[in-house]
Amino acid sequence: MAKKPSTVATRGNGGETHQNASGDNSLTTNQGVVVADNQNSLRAGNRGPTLLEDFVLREKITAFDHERIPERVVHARGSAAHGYFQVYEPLSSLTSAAFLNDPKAKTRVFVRFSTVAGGAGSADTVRDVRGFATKFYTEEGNFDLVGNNIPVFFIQDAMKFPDLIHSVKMEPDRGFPQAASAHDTFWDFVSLTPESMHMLMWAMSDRAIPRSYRMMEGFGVHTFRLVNASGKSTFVKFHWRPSIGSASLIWDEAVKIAGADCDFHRRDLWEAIASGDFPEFELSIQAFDQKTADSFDFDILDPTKLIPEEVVPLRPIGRMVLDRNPDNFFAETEQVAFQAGNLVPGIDVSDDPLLQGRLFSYLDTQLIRLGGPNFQEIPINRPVCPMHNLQRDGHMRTTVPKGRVAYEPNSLDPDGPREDKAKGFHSFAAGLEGEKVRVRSETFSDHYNQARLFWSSMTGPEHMHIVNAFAFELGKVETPAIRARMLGHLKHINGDLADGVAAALGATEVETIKPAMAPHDMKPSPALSLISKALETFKGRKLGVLVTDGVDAAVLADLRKAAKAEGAKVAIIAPRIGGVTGSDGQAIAADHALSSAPSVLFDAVAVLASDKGAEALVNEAAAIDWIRDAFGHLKAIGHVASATALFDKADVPMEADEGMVPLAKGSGATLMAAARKHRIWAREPHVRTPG
Ligand code: HDE
Repeated sequence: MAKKPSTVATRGNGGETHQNASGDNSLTTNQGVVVADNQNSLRAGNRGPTLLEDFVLREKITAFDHERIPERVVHARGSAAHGYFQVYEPLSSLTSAAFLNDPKAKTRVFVRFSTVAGGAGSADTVRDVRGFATKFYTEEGNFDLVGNNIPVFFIQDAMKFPDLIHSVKMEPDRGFPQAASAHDTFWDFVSLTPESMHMLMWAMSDRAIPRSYRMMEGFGVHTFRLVNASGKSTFVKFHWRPSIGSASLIWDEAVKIAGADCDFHRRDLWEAIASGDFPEFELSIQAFDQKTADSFDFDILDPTKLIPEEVVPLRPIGRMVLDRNPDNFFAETEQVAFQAGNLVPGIDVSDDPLLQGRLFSYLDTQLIRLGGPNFQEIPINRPVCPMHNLQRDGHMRTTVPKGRVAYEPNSLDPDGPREDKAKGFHSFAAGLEGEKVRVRSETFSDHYNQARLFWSSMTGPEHMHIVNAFAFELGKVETPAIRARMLGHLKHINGDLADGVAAALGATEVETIKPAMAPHDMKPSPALSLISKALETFKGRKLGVLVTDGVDAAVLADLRKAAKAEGAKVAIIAPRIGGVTGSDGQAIAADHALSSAPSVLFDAVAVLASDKGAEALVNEAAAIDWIRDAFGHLKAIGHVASATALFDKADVPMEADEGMVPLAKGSGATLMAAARKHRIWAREPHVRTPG
């Protein structure tokens, strides 16, 4: 075999190349022995038994048998990307953190997005909270911002986390449902846990069915501290905002995507980055002092509460760009170990009892998941700054420390590692007082006000979706008493909500719930509504175009041009994957066959069937559903007159509303204008009713 020149063996936190030490690409065992035959095991005779001495086979099978590591107990299903973060301007008055003070520095990051409840192989588009975990490889050590796409949480105290998760995961006797909160145990637990009401409103809203990881917000959830060089602390909440706006799915669409492409979000992230369409997020903070904290009628240490941004505005501080897909899913996405307690000088935690519990849990969980205390030596977890200490040994230690000194103080190794008061991490010296107690602070006893705030800040369509989500989930609950208990809570949130859900369920029983604290109304916060602040853009979205033989080539070319100008992608869907021939006689390649690409996979669609093509598809359910679903999911739909037979069969009026756009050459831009709205909300009452 010809020798190839040896290429660089590793690149920072990246993967190994395929060359072995001698620079050729011979397949070897783990001991470096070149394998002569990778097809056949060693046997006694042509048809005889396999020999135990076959060390090549045994090694290969052993490695395979041990390929899986325990999946994360929560957030098992995730997708990740590399990128960088850059601060806009020095934040020296707030924090000493170096990466937040140098606008020129591009701090490398690795971000893992995830669902919470499902296993590693579960579908992407289930109703669930999404994880949004960012590892910043700063020059002062790794800082992990391990957040979610919802700014509050279900529970107030870490003591309840195992209960919450046991209730939402599949039920232990039957092993289902997978990745779904719509079952008795979840609703039993939350209906007995009034502090979860605010988070439930978010979880039943469209926030829990995002369109894409590139189109959702992220939150640090807890109150953190920034600490400046003089030791002054400022409370902060962290917010990520996607540059192309937030967008969500319609529930029916989410359900259908789970079947059509259960990797929908993973594929979307991968393909966007691979095509150079890099996801971007802006990091903002809400910074406030103790006096402001004292002015709120909720406790800033209570993670079931948010601070309305109309009260403490968001201050944008930097931008993150995700510009590289992982080289290897297991080595990076699976082995990355986030830890809420990975802090750098200038960033510190608060006494939020949920956060305090997390500081223990993440390190602990990595020990079982990654097999021992040396997981920080795995490339994806390694800091980019020097690591230098006297910790030694343990499973899978890969560094080789030299010398006889592994203790401190010492006089035998004067150049060895020493503490450094000036550069080192100082915990903020927060004053403490009180007795050792197991209590829930009185200041945590408001359970409904922010659930009410959320409801009052939503638009009409969002209200309907929340009612429908509660009705769907509670409709799956088999125990009537649990449904009645939840309706009792909803009554304290909003009468229309409670009545709407009760009507949709056909329920008559409502349990009387006595609130720990009488609820009151807060001023609505429009920033909580996705629809109120939706960006009018089609950037980063996908137009699905259904074509047949004889498709008008000029109209198609015009659509492609218009989508490109918008920063969007076009996918061609043809009756067969072999493609079609256009009106100009040219072959048009298909990206998908109709049978494998329902319209749920696209943000807007165009139906360009020719007369003959439409005739051929009129008895094809996949084509009729394509149109019907796009209409039901409130999408912009472009159409040519020759496709009329398909629309008639689907019973979709071609001029129903502003989202239905007749296409001729030159009208691609009109379709894009409709598509920028993302959904035609005015259509919804005609296709969907509450419940
Ligand atoms: Fe986590 N969480 N969590 N969590 N969490 C984990 O750590 C835990 C909480 C979050 O992509 C685990 O490495 C406790 C809030 C994300 O790898 C585990 C409590 C928020 C991820 C753990 C919480 C999160 C995790 C499982 C309550 C938003 C995925 C695997 C006290 C602010 C990170 C792992 C990734 C993962 C514990 C609550 C976010 C078991 C005990 C609140 C994004 O350690």
